[in-house]
Amino acid sequence: AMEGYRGFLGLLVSALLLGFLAVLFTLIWVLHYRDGLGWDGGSPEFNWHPVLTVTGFVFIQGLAIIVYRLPWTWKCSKLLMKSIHAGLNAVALILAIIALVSVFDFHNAKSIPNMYSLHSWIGLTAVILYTAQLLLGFFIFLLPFASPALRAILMPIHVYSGLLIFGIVIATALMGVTEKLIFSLKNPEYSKLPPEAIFTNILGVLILVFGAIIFWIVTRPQWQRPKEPNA
Ligand code: ASC
Repeated sequence: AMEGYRGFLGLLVSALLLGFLAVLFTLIWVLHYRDGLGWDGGSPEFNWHPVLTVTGFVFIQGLAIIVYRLPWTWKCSKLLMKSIHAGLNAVALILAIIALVSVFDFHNAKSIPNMYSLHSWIGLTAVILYTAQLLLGFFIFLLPFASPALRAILMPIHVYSGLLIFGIVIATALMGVTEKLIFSLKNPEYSKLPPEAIFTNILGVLILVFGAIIFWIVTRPQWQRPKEPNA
């Protein structure tokens, strides 16, 4: 069962490092290149949007996806691991919702139109799907009421929709970075590739590679938590 454990640890450390770097780059972006953080209806309020989405929706969701793969948790109860999986996803959802509030509040304070960009369409869809996924997961797999037969039917759908939503979130983050740079970089503009543009393009690459490693880890059959005898 511990087959390929060394490869697992290397990838886990890489994922943690990339995810941490993505959060750090986002903080440096808004604190150093942009107007910092605040809750004032201005750009410091908007800046919570990338910070909270990258922290919650990208990094914490990525960790939630792979918690069952950590070999040292395999002797912990399944219920504990499900609670950690659900808890991390709930934290990620709360951060994503605060991130949405910050951007709507900023738009309304500045009379900027809402929900016209592709980033906003796909991003709001992701939050709605994530909420449905969390509620269904909670009632079907965490609470003890659903039958093993129903769980067995719904588990492949839960896994598929979870990974689909994670992929959608990564794509949405990349669109968000791109549109923010196009909106904000003036003089020199984005096409002149100023230091902020290079720095933030690298942030996008970090987010994508983080997602790629999480996807690899979670799709290795040999790294799955061993099934309980009667589960
Ligand atoms: C659960 C659980 C599993 C799966 C399985 C359905 O709730 O603990 O291992 O669903 O029963 O495939």
